[in-house]
Amino acid sequence: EGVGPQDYTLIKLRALELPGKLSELEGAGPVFLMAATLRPETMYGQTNCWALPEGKYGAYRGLEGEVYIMTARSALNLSYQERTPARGEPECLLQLTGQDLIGVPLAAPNCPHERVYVLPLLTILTNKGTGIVTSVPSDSPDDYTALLDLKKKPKLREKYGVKDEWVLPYEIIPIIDIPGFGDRAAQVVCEQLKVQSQNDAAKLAEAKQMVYLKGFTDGVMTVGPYAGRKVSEAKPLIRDEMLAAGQALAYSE
Ligand code: A2H
Repeated sequence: EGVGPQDYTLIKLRALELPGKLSELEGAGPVFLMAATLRPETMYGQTNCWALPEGKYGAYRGLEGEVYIMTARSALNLSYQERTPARGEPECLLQLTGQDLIGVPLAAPNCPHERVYVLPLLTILTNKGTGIVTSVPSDSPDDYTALLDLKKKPKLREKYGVKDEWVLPYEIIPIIDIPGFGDRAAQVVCEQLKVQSQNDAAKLAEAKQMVYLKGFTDGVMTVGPYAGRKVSEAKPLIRDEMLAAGQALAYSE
């Protein structure tokens, strides 16, 4: 944990259908999974969303009749940041587990796919962000490794009720060129370090160190309206655009 507050961007991933337990939210308003990211400029590379199967989540009343799915802790924080109707008292419409979210189809802002799915990530911390994470396997070693785990392991898919078509068609989408690593930096570094699985914490920490700072300082966008611009310049512009368009909310903790 750093000393200052972390400024996250909550990306609003809209549920296209409300399967299983989520059907209880039918008629409650547009439902969004609120993914916390520090890298809003990477949303062009989303292949899926992550939830912790055994994690506890809730569906909360948001602004303008919308419904936000996130952890209770983050909904409370958000309410103090005046981004839910009742300050300090977020209204929980429905309690959920991460498992209830697996397989929900989503429309994700700036994502080239019309729909991406919620998949299980076992290393999500419930005391950080919203407990919902959006997956960009081109630039995040955690995301790359967890998606590869699901692709390689039919038993893992079966365990969490993940259908093949939610995972197998989704490939890395190159979005940022990092000198020395290319445009699939997470894959390159994970292969160099021989990261074995999403539980290979020590090697993943090393991979992240190698790729994150360099991506931010030396990376150049290869897609979107800021193609050719440095990541460090594009990030605040893309973030502001998403906030202004109602596709994201600012959140800090
Ligand atoms: B980032 P920090 Cl492409 N548990 O978004 C585990 N990981 C979480 C989380 C949680 N509860 N909440 C958010 N995260 C992830 C994109 C991304 C991210 C890219 C590259 C780097 C990167 C796509 N996933 O993070 O510990 C989210 O992944 C660099 C650190 O608060 C979020 O941003 O510093 C990041 O970790 C927040 O991590």
